[in-house]
Amino acid sequence: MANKPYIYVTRKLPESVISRLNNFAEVGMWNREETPVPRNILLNEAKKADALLTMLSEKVDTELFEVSTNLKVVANLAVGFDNIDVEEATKRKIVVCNTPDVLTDTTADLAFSLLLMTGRRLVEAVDVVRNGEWKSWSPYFLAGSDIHHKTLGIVGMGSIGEAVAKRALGFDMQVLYHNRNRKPETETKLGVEYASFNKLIEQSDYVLVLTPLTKETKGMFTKDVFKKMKKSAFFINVARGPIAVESDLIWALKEGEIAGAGLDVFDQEPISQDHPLLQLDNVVALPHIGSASVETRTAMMKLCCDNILAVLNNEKPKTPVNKDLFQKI
Ligand code: 8YV
Repeated sequence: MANKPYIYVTRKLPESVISRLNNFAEVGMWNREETPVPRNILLNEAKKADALLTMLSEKVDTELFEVSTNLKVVANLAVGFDNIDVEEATKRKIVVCNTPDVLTDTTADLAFSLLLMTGRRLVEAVDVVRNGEWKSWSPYFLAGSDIHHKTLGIVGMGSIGEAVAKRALGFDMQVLYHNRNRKPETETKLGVEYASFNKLIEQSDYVLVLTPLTKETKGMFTKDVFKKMKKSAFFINVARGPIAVESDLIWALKEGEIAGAGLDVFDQEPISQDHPLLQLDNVVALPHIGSASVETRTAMMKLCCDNILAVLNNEKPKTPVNKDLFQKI
């Protein structure tokens, strides 16, 4: 028993998914579903942990690595890992894993839904009916913007981008994309067109952000960028809030530099009810639910468990972020 590894899970996850870990290790778990683990408890648990199963809400940084002398793997319940200092983890030979692929279609569904909701003013429309404000008809009553035959610009063409492009092509949209590396196979396979960032910004009717949050993408959308967008265009962000300078986005929405925004992500989450973005009629806001279907969240949890068990058994995990660690083994 004494030699059993210790795994700490930073949120209350269903026993049915996590129980596999019990066969192999001692498992500790923060016992709240909705509240993140306090930092002092996390650090205390990390001291004895061989593995951590973390959420985006946990900062996994040098301070944590300093105290976790047994730590071998951090499995993050997300495809993004901007909460983790991967460089520092790699230096210490700690494997970092994420949950790509299993959430691709679910996140693409949400991204495209948000685009539809924003363009066609669906939230306003639902509110009008619910609030008893549907009193008459007029030619431009709740008239939104078309989706079909419009141009969608995808910033960040990974697997989620490709999945959104497929949905958009089904709606007869033209799809432009911008990515660090051009993807000729994707262009041929899907019929999407590569564009420089400026061309994409200037020509798109819907600009969808799907890039990870990195030093390069932080603050990518500024006043200058919003000014270059069409005044009739919509900004849709399902990636990370800080990719746009939030105050510049608010400015663009208020000044009519863009027509509206569909946002699943924010600088600080959760946002408060009195947040300036929520005072604007041309904003559709969602509470960061890109991957939130029961099937997908369960698959993400399972993948985290697979990854942890693989590393603790000295095997290559399914989805490591710092792949370099395995080339040397
Ligand atoms: C998270 C996300 O999984 O995967 C990501 O990067 O942003 C979401 O799908 C979710 O917020 C739970 O951490």
